[in-house]
Amino acid sequence: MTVQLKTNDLEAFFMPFSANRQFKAAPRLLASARDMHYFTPDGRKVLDGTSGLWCVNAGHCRPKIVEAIQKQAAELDFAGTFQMGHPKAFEAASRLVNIAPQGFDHVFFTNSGSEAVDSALKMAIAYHRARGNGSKVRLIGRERGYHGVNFGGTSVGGIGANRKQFGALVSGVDHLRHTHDLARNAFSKGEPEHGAELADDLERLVALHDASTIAAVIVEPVACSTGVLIPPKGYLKRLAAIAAKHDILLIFDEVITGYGRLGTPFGADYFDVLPDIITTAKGITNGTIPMGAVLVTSRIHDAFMTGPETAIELFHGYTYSGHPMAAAACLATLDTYHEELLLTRAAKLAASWEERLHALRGLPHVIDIRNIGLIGAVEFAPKPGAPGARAYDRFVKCFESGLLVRQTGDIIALSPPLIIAENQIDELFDIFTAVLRDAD
Ligand code: PXG
Repeated sequence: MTVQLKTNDLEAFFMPFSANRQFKAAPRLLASARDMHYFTPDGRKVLDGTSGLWCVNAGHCRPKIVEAIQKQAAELDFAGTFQMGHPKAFEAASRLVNIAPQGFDHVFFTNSGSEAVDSALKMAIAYHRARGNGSKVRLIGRERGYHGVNFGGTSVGGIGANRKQFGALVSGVDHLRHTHDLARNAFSKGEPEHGAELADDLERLVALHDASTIAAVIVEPVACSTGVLIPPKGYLKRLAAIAAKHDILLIFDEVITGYGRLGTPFGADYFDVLPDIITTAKGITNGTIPMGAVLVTSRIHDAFMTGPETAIELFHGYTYSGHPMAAAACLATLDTYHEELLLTRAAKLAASWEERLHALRGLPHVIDIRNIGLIGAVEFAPKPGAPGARAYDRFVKCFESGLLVRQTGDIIALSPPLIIAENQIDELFDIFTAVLRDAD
């Protein structure tokens, strides 16, 4: 048998969430990065308008984080955390508790947002079971929600395209209505005025299924992957009150809203709503080493701390939960956030961000503009018969013009690193405006 050796053949990599054939016919490659910029293999500088994939909150290749990872790789490459431990995993958990909302005193480590979500859903079911409520097993998500790609997360997720290839998924799942309402809320600045009453949809599902069968409801405080849907004023508070009334755990999926994106450490802080469980990932290591975390209150944690002390309390975990390299990256990331006040910096930039973003109103085909913290989105009217084509074309044009943005459907989302300077906000919008002006 002859083995054909291939080097750098684009064919072998089956790319995630990508149009593989289209991409490989005209690839867009990134070769290096520093601070606010990527560089292509031919040396072109690209302003990062998306923090990688919403994860590089402190900017790229930050020296302290790079050094911590390098040092850790040479010092302790791997140590498990099943019935063993290593100091940095404990230290990272303690440091996360320090910045987490009030009462979130315990951290369960995973390796991604998807794993954090599935861990949280399993914990919610196990929590009720530990308290003798074994019938509380249903999980409620929301239309247009994104909770990663594992079975639980795909099931509670509400983006149709992400579900239809995979059949029935997990049983016992239902969905709240989404909150997108262009008729009432188009071009809202920050939280839209209308729609708090959509939270009452949880009452409808309780009436249908009965609270005695429902374990948890999971929502993103701001639904980002679907194209940035910002909760209407009062919506999350109302949802939390209904969940609490029925002993349904509220899970905030903060994989994107965590670590400063809204100008507060977590979305829970921004909206002043305390959920029962928070899932995070991405910014936890500034995107450098895969890591996720489930933050839980003592109420949830302590429900498991019963039975004999020799018994394992939670039959769940990953080989790489609290991996030394991820823990080291997390600690250096938290240091960087702390030293540069990045967890609140978006609040300082939010006003000029909002002003520049909303100045795009009136450009061709723009039917909505949305913003919160250091997040923005522009929605286009779809091209007849070609949904998504208009935004995709603009995304490619932006990349060619030196700006990385993120496209989903006919929406372009913006979420630059939190270190962005005011003049770089201007540069970002100068490029973006020119690209939108040409849209056909
Ligand atoms: N929950 C939320 C709210 C997310 O945004 C996940 C879970 C899954 O995380 P992992 O680490 O398993 O990918 C996410 C991920 C985009 C985009 O451009 C968003 C995500 C991932 C990739 C692209 O909208 N969010």
